[in-house]
Amino acid sequence: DQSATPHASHLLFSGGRELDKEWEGWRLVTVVYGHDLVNISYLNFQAMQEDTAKIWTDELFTLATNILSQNASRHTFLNKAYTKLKLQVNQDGKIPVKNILKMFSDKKRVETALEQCGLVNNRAEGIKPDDFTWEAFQKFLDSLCLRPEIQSIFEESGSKRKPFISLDQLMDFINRRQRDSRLNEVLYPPLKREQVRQIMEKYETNASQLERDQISLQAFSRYLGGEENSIVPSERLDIIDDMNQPLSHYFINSSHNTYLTVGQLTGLSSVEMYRQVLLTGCRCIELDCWKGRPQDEEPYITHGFTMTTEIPFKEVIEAIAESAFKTSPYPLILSFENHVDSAKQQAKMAEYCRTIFGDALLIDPLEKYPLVPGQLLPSPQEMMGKILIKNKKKHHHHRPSSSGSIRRRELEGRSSPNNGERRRLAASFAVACRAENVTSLLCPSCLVVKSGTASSEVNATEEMSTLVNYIEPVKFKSFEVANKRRKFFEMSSLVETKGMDTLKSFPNEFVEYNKNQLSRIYPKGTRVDSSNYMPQLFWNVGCQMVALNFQTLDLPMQLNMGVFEYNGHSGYLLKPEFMRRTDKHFDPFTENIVDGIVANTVKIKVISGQFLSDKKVGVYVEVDMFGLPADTKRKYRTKTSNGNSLDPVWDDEMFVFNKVVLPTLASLRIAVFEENGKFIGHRILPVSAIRPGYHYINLKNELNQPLLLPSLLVYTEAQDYIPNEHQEYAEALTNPIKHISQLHKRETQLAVLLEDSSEVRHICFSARFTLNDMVIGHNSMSVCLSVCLSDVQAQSIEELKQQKSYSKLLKNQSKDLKEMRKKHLKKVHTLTDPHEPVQHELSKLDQELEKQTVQLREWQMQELLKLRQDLHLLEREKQQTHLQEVTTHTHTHTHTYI
Ligand SMILES: [Ca+2]
Repeated sequence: DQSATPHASHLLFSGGRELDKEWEGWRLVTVVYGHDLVNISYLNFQAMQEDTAKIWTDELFTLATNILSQNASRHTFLNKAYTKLKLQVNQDGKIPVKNILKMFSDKKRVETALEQCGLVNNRAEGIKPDDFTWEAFQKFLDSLCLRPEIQSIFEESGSKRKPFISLDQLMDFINRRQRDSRLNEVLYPPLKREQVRQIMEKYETNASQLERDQISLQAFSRYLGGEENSIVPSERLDIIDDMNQPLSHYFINSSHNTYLTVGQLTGLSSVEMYRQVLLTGCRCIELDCWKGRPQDEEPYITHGFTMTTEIPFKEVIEAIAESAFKTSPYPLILSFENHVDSAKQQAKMAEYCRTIFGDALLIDPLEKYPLVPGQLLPSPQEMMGKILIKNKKKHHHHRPSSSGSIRRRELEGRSSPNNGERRRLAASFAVACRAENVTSLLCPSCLVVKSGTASSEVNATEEMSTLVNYIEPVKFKSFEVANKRRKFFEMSSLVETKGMDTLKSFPNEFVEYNKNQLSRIYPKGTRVDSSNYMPQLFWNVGCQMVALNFQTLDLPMQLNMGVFEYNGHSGYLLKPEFMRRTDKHFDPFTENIVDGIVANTVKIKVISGQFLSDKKVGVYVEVDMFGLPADTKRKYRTKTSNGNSLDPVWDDEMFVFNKVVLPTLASLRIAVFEENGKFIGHRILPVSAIRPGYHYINLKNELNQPLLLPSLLVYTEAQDYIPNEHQEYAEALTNPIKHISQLHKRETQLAVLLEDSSEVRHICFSARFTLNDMVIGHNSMSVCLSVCLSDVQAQSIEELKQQKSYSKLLKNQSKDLKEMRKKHLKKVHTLTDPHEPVQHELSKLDQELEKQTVQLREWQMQELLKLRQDLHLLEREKQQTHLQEVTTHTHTHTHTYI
């Protein structure tokens, strides 16, 4: 299959410092691999000597986690495919033809290509290794796919009808087409003639052509797939951010309920998840701790009040110690949700942390960074290799609470429920939550459901409190209160819904708060299926710890994986300057160019695909932009290829993202699907790093692991945005949104980021058509209902504005307006006599024009509101049908907990 190299990860022998000693006698090596973090397989090896096992582990781990090899060139991946074929020989030592046939989707074409290259093509036979050289394989690929699109790039670069281009033409191609015009010419100078000559020498095998300073089509084609021509420069994968800024200046890769492998209600909790999540580069993991039973008094980790299984706290701490700094050396944050209402067991927890983490545990604040008001947080650099504990903290000045037994905060006054009770509660919950969206409609009283168990934490004992320093959780009251306290070591966790309300109501204040203080966002309790919200929503206001369910590799999680691959996979990304500097203010809802930030224009044309699937199936490509609300655009999609996944060529127009206001926060996603919507692979690219020109994009799976063969050839343009004044004016004139209340406007802007997954988008896409039909014709209600059942989004103003009838009206009106202006101007010119009546006439005209403009805008508003009302009515009707349906299924849905 097209599996990537195993993401070899949990390798027993390279454990934490303390553990090494304990395991000195071990000779076992375990390789853990899989395409996600849950469905993993284990391969065990035993070495004859301990040293050997250690070498195996170290080398395998280095190979498996090498960022450069995960982002290698097209050329390298083809070489890997070749090596894979070459190594899998049959009993006679030959390369089975059937392996080659299996690799590509079109058997007929493979057979023909093999024959053309003079290779054995009978599927029952094998090819002699001596015949199957790297050159022969490349020749085979060339005859398998003719690549007319590369031919035309070659011609465009000056070959005319000749079979070559000159050195000067190649230099021109590299420096003009392929060079990033956004880069500084002094720091990143265009290539000199000698350098271009070196590239030629690397790829041109024909000596006589080289002598004449010429490069052939074949060599040119290899250069396009070479390491010099990657879509993102490889240095962008290094740690390039300044790591010496306060912790609050970074986005921190964060996980929610880390121990869960499936949904939030049932399924296994797993110690292995901690290792796997840490190995992805996550820097903030969660531990929901509960009181152990009387026999052994061992605290355990599970999702309280559900049927998820339990894992021993101690084992989790050991797994964390082992894997904490394998992928990133920067500080690891343990987010405790502490329900252990036993002083003895809390002491045990603290003791485990101290002994198992050893020196890595940050117990005392750094000397330079005392816990006093106004003091900025230390930097990731200064806390390298440290583990920080986030747990409720007991303060001495508080009235002493009845010591020994710890008072619990509300949640119905329940203590850890027994298994029977949990089963019952979970079952009733499962019934009520069959469809997530229904829950909020059905049980307005389900407050517990909405905020999860986090609000039922117990008070911390002295032992746990002393472990807490720079990350002290406090209940969020208001930005005002936080501003007064100026205790930057205090942080708050907000459930996504509260976070949304906050970012809609106080976006600027939220950005300001996040400059100095940490905030953490976590999924709402009704996401029982462990789905995720879009992390971008909260990155946009500078939230550092946007915690996601790592076991679910949906679009939000894919984006998280893609984004955090950069900056050396360290789990820390420096926020854009405007979200850090206290002398700057930033409105995340801005649609205009921010002073001091150079907006970008990004264009992309999907030219062709290579070996996208091993099935003969139609494929299409989607291109989306994620960033600030104004920058997020999810709309582009190529045509579906006609049953060709081997080498489809598209002739769609260029996809244009005209104005990306904040490129440093924006990512481009290019994703390929089978015609039935099945995900094949994708790539997340930081807009600020995308190189212009012709490039291959090697696709990755949901876990951001590279796929062996599937790739796209694209043409991109990325440049500084040049404002088109006329266009801006036109936009302003036809933008009635400015007149809607701020809150409403923000909601509208967020709509595109709230579409949770691509599946939802497809549903909404089809729903949109039926909704449009209904707005006009009030028909096919039942069809729409069945389509919309899973997740209905209200159509945003933006979407309504896309409607043909609406845009037609708009066009007519702006035409009218223009004509009036013309007439107006004409009158001004013809009136030669500059006396009072003229002035009078002019001002009258002006007033008239003004009035008409206002009327026009009002009318536009009215129309939009009408459309929205219609929509709301429809929504309500749907909800009612929904309710009826659900109530017939279930009778009880009163009290549920998770
Ligand atoms: Ca939790």
